[in-house]
Amino acid sequence: MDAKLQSVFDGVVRRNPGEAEFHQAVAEVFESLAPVLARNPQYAEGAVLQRMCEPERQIIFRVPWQDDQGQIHINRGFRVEFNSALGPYKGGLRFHPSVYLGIIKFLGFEQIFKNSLTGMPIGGGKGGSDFDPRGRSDAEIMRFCQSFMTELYRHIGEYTDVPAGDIGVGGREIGYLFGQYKRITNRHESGVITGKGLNWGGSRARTEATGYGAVMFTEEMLKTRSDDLDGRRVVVSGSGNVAIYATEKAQQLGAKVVACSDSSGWIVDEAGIDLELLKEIKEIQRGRISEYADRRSSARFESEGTIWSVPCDVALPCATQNELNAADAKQLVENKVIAVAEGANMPCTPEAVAIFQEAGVLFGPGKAANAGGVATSALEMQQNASRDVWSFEYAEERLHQIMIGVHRRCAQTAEEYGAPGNYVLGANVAGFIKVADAMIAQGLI
Ligand code: NDP
Ligand code: 2IT
Repeated sequence: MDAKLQSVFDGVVRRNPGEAEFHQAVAEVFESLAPVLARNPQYAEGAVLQRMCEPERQIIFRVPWQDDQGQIHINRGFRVEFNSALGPYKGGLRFHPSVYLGIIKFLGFEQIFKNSLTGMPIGGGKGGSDFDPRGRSDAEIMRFCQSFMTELYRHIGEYTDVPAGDIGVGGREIGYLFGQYKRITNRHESGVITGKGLNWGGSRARTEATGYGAVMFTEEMLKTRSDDLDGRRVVVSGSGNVAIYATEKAQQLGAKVVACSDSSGWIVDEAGIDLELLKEIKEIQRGRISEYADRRSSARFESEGTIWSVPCDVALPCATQNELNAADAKQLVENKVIAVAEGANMPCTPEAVAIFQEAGVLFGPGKAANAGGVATSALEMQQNASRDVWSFEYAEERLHQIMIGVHRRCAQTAEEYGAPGNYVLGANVAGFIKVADAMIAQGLI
């Protein structure tokens, strides 16, 4: 890292001790910025980097709730409102036991640049809780969401901060959260949250958007080498919202998806994933991935080893941060992977990214490749603001055009900065410049 950037980075580490994921996300952006600072002295003069690394506001709150047996639990709630230079804070809520401030800050920081890249008027934020939804009844989930929103409601709003889903937060949770917001405020303020149900303000194609978008981005990367997904072998990690719809779009484009996973292990199905079965197990029954192998003879379940040992042309990590390390990357390169796109946020470690780039593998970083989800959230806000309802085909076409735009912005910026094909640099620099210029134009904020 360049010396000036290193000194700002050291300050960030000192000010935010013990937040390894946040440090990792900041370092990854800073690694790309030396040429930008060299060409634009106003950014250093305006202390733009230092300001960007300090969230505009951080809220931490108690979330008490009662389980079905009457026992009381206390969780911790977070909302980090990171940057509003381009629009209201926008970003999901994650409910997972691993959540702490460092995870929310890494996600919120990434969200600033991702949202900028979409070209939509949205700032960056993220929230969540260390609540573990797994194994909880619908009634418990509802009580938790109601308690969470009883504090969160005063901090959010259509023009202020607009949450959505992330790990552990899907359509069911968004419903309970929105219901409580409406009850407390007496406002049917559709634009306060996205990922809503289709008959009460949700956008068609939002459920599909992140996974579809990641595959659309992959297709754009492949096009630069006159290639496409047709007939390609694909491995997708995870089996949640992003993984399922990445699988669906990859299949629509003629690829064969042969493996997916959850936190207990992975399955390989050489006949190709049966998506209806996967959806039934994961979306309806909220079951485990091992059940897929129990119900399909062409599949086997593994609880040891790694899904990245399955040979493939295209790898789509769609589960969680740092799920693909250097050894996994080496194995994928040995198996002749041609493209990797991050459906999840920061799933590849920095060492893994370096291995892909050195091997000439097309690599799409999360802030570009998974931007389709938040972009379609912005389309949902647009429909809510105009009290309109678009068709699936129209919403999907808008998403497609946005992903083509995200890819073009990354590719052009990488080229402009002398690193053609480096989507990491392209995404970081293009995302950064737009936010930095807006911050300078808006005075000392
Ligand atoms: P879901 O909760 O729907 O699914 C998460 C999947 O990842 C599950 O299969 C889960 O397995 C697995 N997983 C989660 N944590 C771990 C872990 N620590 N170790 C191993 N596996 C794990 O979440 P999403 O699909 O929405 O999110 C997946 C990723 O995509 C996240 O990184 C998220 O930030 C990112 N993302 C999501 C967007 C969205 O619109 N939803 C938009 C952009 C990015 P298990 O059920 O066993 O925990
Ligand atoms: O990481 C992400 O971009 C999301 N979880 C989606 C955020 C959103 O506001 O739709």
